[in-house]
Amino acid sequence: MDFAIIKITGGQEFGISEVQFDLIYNALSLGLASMLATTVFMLVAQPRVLPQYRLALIASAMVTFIAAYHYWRIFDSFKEAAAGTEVFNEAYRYVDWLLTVPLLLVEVVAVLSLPAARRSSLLTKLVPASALMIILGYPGEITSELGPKAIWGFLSTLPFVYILYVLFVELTKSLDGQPAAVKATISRLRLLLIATWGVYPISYLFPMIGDWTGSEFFTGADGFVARQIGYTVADILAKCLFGLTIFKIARLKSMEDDPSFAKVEAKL
Ligand code: RET
Repeated sequence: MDFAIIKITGGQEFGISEVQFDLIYNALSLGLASMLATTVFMLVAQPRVLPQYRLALIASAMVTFIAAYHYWRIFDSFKEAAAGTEVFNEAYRYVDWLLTVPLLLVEVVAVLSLPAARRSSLLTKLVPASALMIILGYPGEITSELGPKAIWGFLSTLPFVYILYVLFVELTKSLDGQPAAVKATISRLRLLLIATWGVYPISYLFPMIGDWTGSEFFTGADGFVARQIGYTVADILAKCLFGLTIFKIARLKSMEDDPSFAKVEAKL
């Protein structure tokens, strides 16, 4: 016996059990709490880094603020859908990503404190590519048909690979002459980025796994639940954990840049 029937954007319909309802409900609640807490942290932690790193923290606070708003809307939409009064709106996530992914890239570039020309040349490549990645993913997200899902997924992967190329190849070229510690920090940050961003395309694939392999798991409602939880976990890692790592880097660089700041901070 299904606990609720969830209708989602694009016309699909899933009967979910009470356990599945609770899993999504609690994951969304955890997501909302994490976004709110990280926003407060990033704003009150501003004086703990030097002014040249504060834009990175502001960008991070904007990311989690925008996400908190969307989690609240997703939460509401999910409750309404379970009550049978609304269609579960999958667009909230994509609108959220459309705004937050470019901001996350701004955050990365801001914390590196690169020369201005280098910074804007990186962002003019990264920001349009990230928007294209999200826009191309949406039609595939809302269709139930395997073919179009695979095609849009593939198209969206092209700008995704381009972003990784820019971050790994182009950025590396501009690091010549930078101190070894900065190089090491940047490569760690990139690894964290690839590990957290990689969870999104994997979650996108969840509902397709059952169809491909013929296994029962991940088909229908299971695929829907796995994807919702996957995206929520990915969001907490890519926005909150990533933001806190950016804060840590900004703080270490602040101490290296200004010994008197380091001395004062060491006493706190
Ligand atoms: C989609 C569609 C399938 C192919 C690929 C995708 C990539 C999504 C990514 C999203 C990142 C979102 C972030 C949000 C944080 O605020 C659209 C799922 C490659 C990488 C970092």
